[in-house]
Parts: sequence; structure tokens; C-alpha cells
Amino acid sequence: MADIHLGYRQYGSEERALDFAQAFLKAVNFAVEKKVDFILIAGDLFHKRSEMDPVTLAQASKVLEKARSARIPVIAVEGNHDSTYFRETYSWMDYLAAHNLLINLKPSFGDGIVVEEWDGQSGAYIDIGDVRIYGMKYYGSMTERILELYIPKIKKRGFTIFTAHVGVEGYMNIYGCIPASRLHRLKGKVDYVALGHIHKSFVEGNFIFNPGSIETCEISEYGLDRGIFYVEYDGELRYKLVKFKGRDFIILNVNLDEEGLEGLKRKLKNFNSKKPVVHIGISCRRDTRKSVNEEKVREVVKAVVDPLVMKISWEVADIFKPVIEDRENIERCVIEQLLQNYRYGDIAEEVLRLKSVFSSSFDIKSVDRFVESILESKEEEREFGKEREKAKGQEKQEEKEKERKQEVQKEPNLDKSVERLESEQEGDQEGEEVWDWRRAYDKRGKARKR
Ligand SMILES: [Mn+2]
Repeated sequence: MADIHLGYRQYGSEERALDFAQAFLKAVNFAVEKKVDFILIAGDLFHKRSEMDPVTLAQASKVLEKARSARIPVIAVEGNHDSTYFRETYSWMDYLAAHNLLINLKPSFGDGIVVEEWDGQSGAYIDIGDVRIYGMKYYGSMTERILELYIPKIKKRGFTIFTAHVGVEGYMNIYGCIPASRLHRLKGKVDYVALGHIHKSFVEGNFIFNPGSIETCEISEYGLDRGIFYVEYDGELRYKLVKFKGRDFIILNVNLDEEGLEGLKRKLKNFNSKKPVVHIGISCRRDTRKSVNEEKVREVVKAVVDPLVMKISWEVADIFKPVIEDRENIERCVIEQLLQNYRYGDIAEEVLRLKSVFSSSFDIKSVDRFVESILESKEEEREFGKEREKAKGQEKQEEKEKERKQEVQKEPNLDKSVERLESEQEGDQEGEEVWDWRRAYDKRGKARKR
């Protein structure tokens, strides 16, 4: 399974957040019922990567505990909604792993990419019986590069699975997709590629499996085949997509000039849904818009169906279109003025470039290149700053060292343990906190590269 999106209060509805948790419970219950050997979650267990609330955490724990008490291991990777991908941080998935609720696979980066076996806290692969599972979290624009580094580290053992949160180009126009050919390079080393990210199910060549989301995160997903894959292997691979529909949605368009509210009522009567999410797009002339109160539309909907959420959007035909000459210059002035209110510095040029990249063609590659060029320049600035800090830090350190030596000379019988304590304190000079997760799970005892 993939793309669970726990904690998504869609339309601000608590009920919807419950729908997502309910779908997750249904998926795990299915696995328990089928007595599967393990569960794979290919990313986006959570909807928000940082703002966790107790309810969402409780939902995740409760459902995962079901799998744990049935002795079914849950192997997961982080999605774009689960962790930051430009630097390593302690994610909620790490938290769940620390509480033995799942196994969070990801490579680490020391001297190059590090692909180590799961040791109970961290690691990139795990063996379960005759199955080996490798995991890779979401890396955004870095995905292709990291995959290239990752592939040579993979060693086939039994039935080998590669699970990652990455999209395959050509299914949905979203960010974070790579060409299928990149993943087909895993052939020979890997038997099954389990993906998440694209909220629609697809299977490529009996090799790449993407189940899609288990609840509707966007109305564009509604009606698409989505769910979980139930997979069996006994020398031969068999799979079945167990479809998850989730909450009912009613998505309707009505032309009020031609069909009137009666037409809307008639269309609504075709649905037999329980507490659906209702989306109604109304198109009409300006004079019709003026004569029909939105409240009236709502009443019509409520009289026919009992909606959980109702969204109404109007498309009013307009005869009036403003004529703007020298649009570019006006835009530049507006953006510059807007930016003056914030402390972003002089970035009007970048904002305009970004806008043009997005508006001329939705070419994800050029957006990608653009973002990377910005990040690189920021990175350089930061590196430069760090160098200076380091130089300053070294001076301080040397002074400290001198003082320490003088003290030792004054008191030559200093206990070794005190000395150790002192050096530990010096190590804390960089403003480390009392509990530093980076240290908490680094075997070598030094802070990981962020
Ligand atoms: Mn997702």
C-alpha cells in the first residue's frame, strides 16, 4: 500500500481525517485476515510532515499495533509528505520505528551512499524469510541521481523487493516522477518494485507496482482505480488490486442558464450516496448569477442528498475583459512592491523567472533546473557562511585548549574521568541540545551530515 495520508483534514473536516484512518485500518485488517508475511507502505503514511497532532499519531499507532500484535512486520519508506528531503531529519516515521511499530528503510549518506542492513533503528534493507526488501525514501529532484548510486549496492537475495516513494512519468502530471526506464534498470537484481506517490494504481511489466491512494486526496483522483496490492509468490508472482473507493463524492457540472435548479435537482437524484462530498460547478451568465442566491443552490442540494461537505464554484461568463498594455513591466513593479513587505531580499527577478517557467509550458524539467539553480546558489552562500563560522570556532577552540593546559599544569593530579567530562562539554560547544536524535542513532557517535 501507499499514500495513506493520515491526518488529512480535507475541507477542514474532522470526519474526512477519520476516513483516511478508517481506510488505513481496513487495509491493515485485510492483511491480518489474510495472514500476510509482511506489509509494505511505499510512503506518505502521513499527510503533514511536521505538524503532527495527537489524534493522527494515535491513529497511526493504533492501526500499526494491530499488525504488530498479529506479528506482521510493516516495512515503510518516507514520502514527500513524511519528511524533508533536502536534509536529514528525524521524521515521524523514525519515531514510529523507534517504538517498534514499523521498519523505516532509507539509505544514509556518509562517504557516498550507505546501504546497510536494518539494525533495529536504521538501515536501508531487511531480510524477512527468503525475501529481501530495499527501501528508498522520496528525494525529489535528486531521485535519479540517488537511484544511480543505490542500484550498484543492491545484492539480490531470494525474492528481492525495492520499495520507494517516486512517481513514474506518464501517469499523472505531478512533481517527483522519473522515466520508467530508470526503474527497469533494477531488473536482474530486483523481482518487484513497490512504489508510491502517484495516487492511481498501475502495474508495469509485472515488475513495477503502484497501488495508488486508499482515500481520495483530490477530486481528480475520485473514480480512479486505487487500493492495495495483495501479492503472492511461490516461484510465480500473482497479484490482485483490492480496490478502495473511500468516501462517496458527487462531482457535477450544471449550466444554470439552460438547466436551471430543476436540472441540478434531477442530476443529484441519480446518486445514492451516504454523506457524500459534493462538488458543484455552475456556469451561467452574469444576470443569472445575480438572480440566483448561492444559499438557494445549497438548499436544493441538501434537499436531495445529505452532504458531508459542499463545494460550489461559479463560472460566470464575462463580457468585460481588462486591457493591459506593457504587462511585463506592470507585473515587475507589482512583484517588487509586494516583496518589499517581506525579508526575502532582492528576488523579484527570480520570482518572475519562476512564474514564466510555470506559465509558458508546464515543463517540469525546467522548473526542476530552476529550483536547483536557486538552491545551489543558496547552498554556496551558506557554505561560505559556515566556513567563516568554522574559522572563528577554531580560534575559540585553540584559546580553550590553552586555558585547559594551563589549568592542568596548575593541578597535575586531575582525574582522567574529569578530563573526559571536560572534553565532552567542549563537544557541546556547538549548541547541541540535551537529546540530539542525530546522535541518538548514529553508531559512530558523531553528528550526521545534515
Ligand atoms: Mn501522496
